Amino acid sequence: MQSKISEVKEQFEKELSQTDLSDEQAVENLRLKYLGKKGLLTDLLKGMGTLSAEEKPLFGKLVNELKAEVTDAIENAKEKASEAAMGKKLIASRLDISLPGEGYKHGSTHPLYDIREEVIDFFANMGFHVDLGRDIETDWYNFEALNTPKDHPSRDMQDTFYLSQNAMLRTHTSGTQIHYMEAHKPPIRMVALGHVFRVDADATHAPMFQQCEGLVVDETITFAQLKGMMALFAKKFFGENAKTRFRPSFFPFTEPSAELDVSCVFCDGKGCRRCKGTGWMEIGGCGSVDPAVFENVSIDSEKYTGFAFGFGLDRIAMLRHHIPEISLLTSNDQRFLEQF
Ligand code: 2NM
Repeated sequence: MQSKISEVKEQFEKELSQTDLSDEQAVENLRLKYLGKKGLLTDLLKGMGTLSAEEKPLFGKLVNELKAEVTDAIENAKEKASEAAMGKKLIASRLDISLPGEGYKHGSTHPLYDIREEVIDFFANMGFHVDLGRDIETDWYNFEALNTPKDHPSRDMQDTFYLSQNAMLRTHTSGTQIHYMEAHKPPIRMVALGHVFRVDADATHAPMFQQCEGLVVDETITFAQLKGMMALFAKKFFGENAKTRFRPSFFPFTEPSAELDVSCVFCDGKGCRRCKGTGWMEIGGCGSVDPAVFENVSIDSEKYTGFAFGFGLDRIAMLRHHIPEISLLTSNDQRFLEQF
């Protein structure tokens, strides 16, 4: 019987030496083969029944010694196997911490928002009331009260987004000034600003853009004061060297009317590709309020005079930042926005 014990011992040592110690399952199989319920060592103990009373103690002692030995060896092997398994896992999920990080993109204010805030500051600081008006106007506020005749091209379906026969998305913020003059007596000093809508789309025209229009009404308002204020505005937004030029023009609601040009921001007035060699860029329109408009809002045109002006905020932002396409301002492209 004792030879049986050394046989099992030898067999175990041989098998242990042949077991892949990085394989947890193989080690567990080895444990089951020797120490499991039907294992070889368990079998040895079961065989004790056939032994004589004198033989039993020594045999029991030897089997238990072998069992302790095997248990020790298996435990050792398990530890090694679990370490090896962890090593494999770590290699499989390895992070290369030397790679550069992705970083965080932080937000910034939109260039149009900045211009809008600056424009509001500029006029508010000179005592102008700021009125946002409404996006939807009736025919009276958008056209009729502004002395715009029924057959004027801007009234065309091709140019105006009509919501019904009498309601439309405003094509300019001037309607806000009609509302304002109906509600306030002169003296008036106000700017209207916000989104306006026109059926139009190319590199420099979008169906929605932002306008700022100003209105000053009092007993002694002159075109010369308008010129002074526009020159100040141009210097504030395009730099101290910016010059202004007034070109005769026509609007239904002002007489006389003028287009407002500023010396080219790209070449400082020398003439370049961007200003088509003229040295000037158009930034808005202006004029003395037509007496017919005053009559429409019951302001005495014999007693009062006024001037009005309008700019596109998008155009100012484009000139300021050299933005080539107006659609960039509303397309929410991160690559564009993160430059500001
Ligand atoms: C412009 C150009 C010229 C303007 C006129 C008025 C009103 F209501 F007083 F008649 N509001 N805005 C005006 C005048 C707007 O934008 C290019």
